[in-house]
Amino acid sequence: MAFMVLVLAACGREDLSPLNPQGPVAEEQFGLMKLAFTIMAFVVIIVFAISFYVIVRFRRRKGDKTIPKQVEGNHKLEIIWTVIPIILLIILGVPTVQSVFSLSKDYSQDPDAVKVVVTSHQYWWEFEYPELGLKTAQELIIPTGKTISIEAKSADVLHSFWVPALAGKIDTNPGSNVNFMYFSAPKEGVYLGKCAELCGPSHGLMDFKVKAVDESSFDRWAAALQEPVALPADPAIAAAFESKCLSCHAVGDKGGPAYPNLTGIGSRSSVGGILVNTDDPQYKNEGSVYENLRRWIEDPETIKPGNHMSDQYDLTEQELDGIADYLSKLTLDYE
Ligand code: HEC
Ligand SMILES: [Cu+2]
Repeated sequence: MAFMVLVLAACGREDLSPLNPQGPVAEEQFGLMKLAFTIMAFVVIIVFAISFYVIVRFRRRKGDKTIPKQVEGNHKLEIIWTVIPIILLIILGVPTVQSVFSLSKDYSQDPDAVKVVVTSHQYWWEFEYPELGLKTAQELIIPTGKTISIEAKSADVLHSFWVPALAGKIDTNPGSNVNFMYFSAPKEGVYLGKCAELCGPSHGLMDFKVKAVDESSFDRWAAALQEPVALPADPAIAAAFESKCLSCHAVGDKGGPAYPNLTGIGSRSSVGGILVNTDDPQYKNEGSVYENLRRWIEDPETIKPGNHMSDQYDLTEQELDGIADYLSKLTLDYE
């Protein structure tokens, strides 16, 4: 049982743990966890101590055949074990209810907050900045210190948006139901996010990242994302990319907006949210951004079963190489 708990709790993933808060919202939630844990530990220790004492002190001794004195009801004890839990629940309940209200504060009309519309899809995340007229996917770029006001919804089934280091989960619901939340990241860094609601065969692969950068980098990123983007220089590759990929995807000012926006894909830290771009041998199955793009485009189905890009096109080897090379160089210079 203990082993199962450790394994199923994905123990040891520091970067995916609410026990390592990196922002004020997560810190407040961690505070509640600590309070609840302290109270529970206090109750467990006292109850176990009394139980052990009673088991040892009043055990049946050798040769003792007498029936112990039968007791029924004790006013004093009953009051004590009713009042103490009520007091403990009040100690836990008051700050919890306070946090429930303060954490559900709506920043969507706050002019200082950065507004982001999060739309979940099987199996990717879309991030739209309505005030800036921008859309991106898989990597949510935010300025440090600012409050990020999230409006969360789903394009298909129920998912849940979760960045453990920054804030608790919020469900993304189908239909017109929109959920609000907010968080902020005082420190620059990359914070891992996960879908926290079983949504299909690739649910466990529905990773994303929140990348907090300083405000001027954020402004440069937002400006760079709006620059026009040139098609591949080789006309054959450009034609293949336009007809086979831009029917769904957008780059810069070109293409369709309904699927992950690929502008700046060469600067992202992963492909499809799950293939980490790295040459670090610690990540045995990963590769450079080019290798990961090539792997993904060649066969997205083995990487994310059931995704909606699989089997939608045919590419020759040259087209595959050319498009992967083109996308790997589609970078955004902002840091
Ligand atoms: C039918 C629409 C469709 C077509 C056509 C299509 N894709 Fe995709 N693409 C998707 C979807 C949907 C995803 C998200 C998959 C997921 O993560 O579940 C995606 C994801 C990607 C990603 C990962 C994006 C990210 O944010 O990490 C890349 C790269 C990509 N596609 C490249 C291509 C290329 C290159 C082509 C042309 C050869 C292409 N796609 C054709 C729908 C399409
Ligand atoms: Cu999911």
